[in-house]
Amino acid sequence: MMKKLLLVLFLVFGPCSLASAETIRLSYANFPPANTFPSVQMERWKEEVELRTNGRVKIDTYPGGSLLGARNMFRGVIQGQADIGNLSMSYQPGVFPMTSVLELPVGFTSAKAASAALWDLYEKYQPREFDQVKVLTMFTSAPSNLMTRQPVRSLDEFRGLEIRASGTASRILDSLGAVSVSMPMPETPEALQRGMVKGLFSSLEVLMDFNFAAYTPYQTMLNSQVYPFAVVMNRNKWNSLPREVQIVLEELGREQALWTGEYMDAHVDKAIEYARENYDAQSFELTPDEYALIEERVRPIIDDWIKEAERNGLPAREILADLESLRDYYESEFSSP
Ligand code: 3IO
Repeated sequence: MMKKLLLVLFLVFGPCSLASAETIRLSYANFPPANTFPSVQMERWKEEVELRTNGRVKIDTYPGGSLLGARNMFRGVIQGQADIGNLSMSYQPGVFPMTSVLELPVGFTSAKAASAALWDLYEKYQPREFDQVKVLTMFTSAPSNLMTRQPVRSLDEFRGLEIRASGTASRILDSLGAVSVSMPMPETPEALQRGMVKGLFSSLEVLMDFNFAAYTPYQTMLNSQVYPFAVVMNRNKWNSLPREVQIVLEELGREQALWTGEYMDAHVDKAIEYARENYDAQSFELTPDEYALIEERVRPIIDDWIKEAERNGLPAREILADLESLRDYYESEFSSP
């Protein structure tokens, strides 16, 4: 009698509990190649998630635009073509009126400080621009510098040069007298090889990761804006996850932002070494007067961001003030002794 009851119980409830312990597979799309920092952080996140869920969650990663590319990442995740995707805010100007504040040249010197500031601002303001998805983490590139075919030792030598960038970074180039050419990073190798652009404006680790040092052995140090990124998940997929899994992912959000920033900063140093050793790379600084002139020239870009954010109903001045105090706080917290 007892045995029969157990058998009935098992037949009725057994399959349910087995089903709920089934492996959850999630696809994660990324636009740049596997060896570049957005994809390196993706693999680290995958490992941590699989470890912390005891293998209950498996992440299938798709680097190099093999599932979604730079231009359709956000839409693709919203529509469910990938469960998770990593996007660069600068590729869709106007779509991220709040978090695009990180694209402004406010003087970060490290990706770790900028990534921490971005995450805190996102958490505080919970901007509507990400309402259609679940944000898993955010991070930024290291500050942008100029990488060129020919030496740029002054703003004068910069005039009229076609330089690849994206989003606000392109506006910064134009304000300094260059000719910006906007395109996502994965399209840049071909543009450089064909001579469509004479250089690019981004963080210096690409000298090594895309081997751009072979085309642009000259660097001009501007320590300008950073490029912000968001890792987002399809909303319905998020809602379908067991609460315990959601908690693991939420606990990883800030930690992953800091990990990525730290990885990025160390990687920039390695890439500068690599470019020097293999391509005789040379870097230039401008004069203090020219740096002061640059600050003056980019000021209208900050003012325009304020106007645009206010048009979108955001407390723009408060956001910018918060960004500046977070910058000061994290820049000193993370500065090397
Ligand atoms: C970037 C984007 C993809 C791969 C490596 C990268 N390093 C810096 C960036 C930021 C950038 O220039 C961009 O286009 O998002």
